[in-house]
Amino acid sequence: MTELKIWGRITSLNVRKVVWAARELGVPYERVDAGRQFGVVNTPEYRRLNPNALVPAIEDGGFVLWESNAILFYMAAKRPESGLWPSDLRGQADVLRWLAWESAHWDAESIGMVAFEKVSKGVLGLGAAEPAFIARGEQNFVRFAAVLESHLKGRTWLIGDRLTIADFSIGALVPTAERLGLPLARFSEIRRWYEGLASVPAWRDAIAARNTATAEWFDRRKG
Ligand SMILES: N[C@@H](CCC(=O)N[C@@H](CS)C(=O)NCC(=O)O)C(=O)O
Repeated sequence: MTELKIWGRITSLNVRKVVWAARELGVPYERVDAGRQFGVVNTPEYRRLNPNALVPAIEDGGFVLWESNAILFYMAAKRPESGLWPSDLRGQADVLRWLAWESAHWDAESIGMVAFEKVSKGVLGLGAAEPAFIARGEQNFVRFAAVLESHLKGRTWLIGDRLTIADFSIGALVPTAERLGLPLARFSEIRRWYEGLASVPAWRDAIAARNTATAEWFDRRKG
């Protein structure tokens, strides 16, 4: 029996974080499509799992959790031998700092803001994109990417020589930033670090699954 159930479409970067973690940790899982064209998120049943009506959410042996970074923590900390959640206090604080930065700035104030205006609003029928929000998101991207760029100098991964859930949380937004035309090219340390992440097999698999799902979706819209 599969114990872990992941709710959410694979085209969501926040769902991909969780799918990546399950693959990297070797945890069997069942993923159920929800969000965007699949609906589900506004049903009373789903809202009991995640009252935000957003993906992802997980169910693990009766335990329900939403917020992708909290889910990453839960999955990695449950398997301390993986090292994806450090065992020392300072390492933990460092990872937590980057997870908070990802939610507050890298996602909500920059890449997520531009993606919502340019893509999600259209798909969800939420009205026209607001140029002022796109401009703000683009400015914020340059500001926060500079912080990440300077931090990565001399480091293989975000907290040094150890790959952790922080790398996957922040890295999940890089392909989206690329697709949105945000100026990643000028940040050579980010590109170098992301290439390392993109070579991790579980990461490659999660991206490949996303690309297949997106291609199928476009085909259906054309057909
Ligand atoms: N902070 C939340 C963000 C969740 C979120 O915004 N999810 C998006 C997809 S990335 C969503 O559910 N969008 C609506 C939809 O897909 O219908 C998390 O990290 O889990």
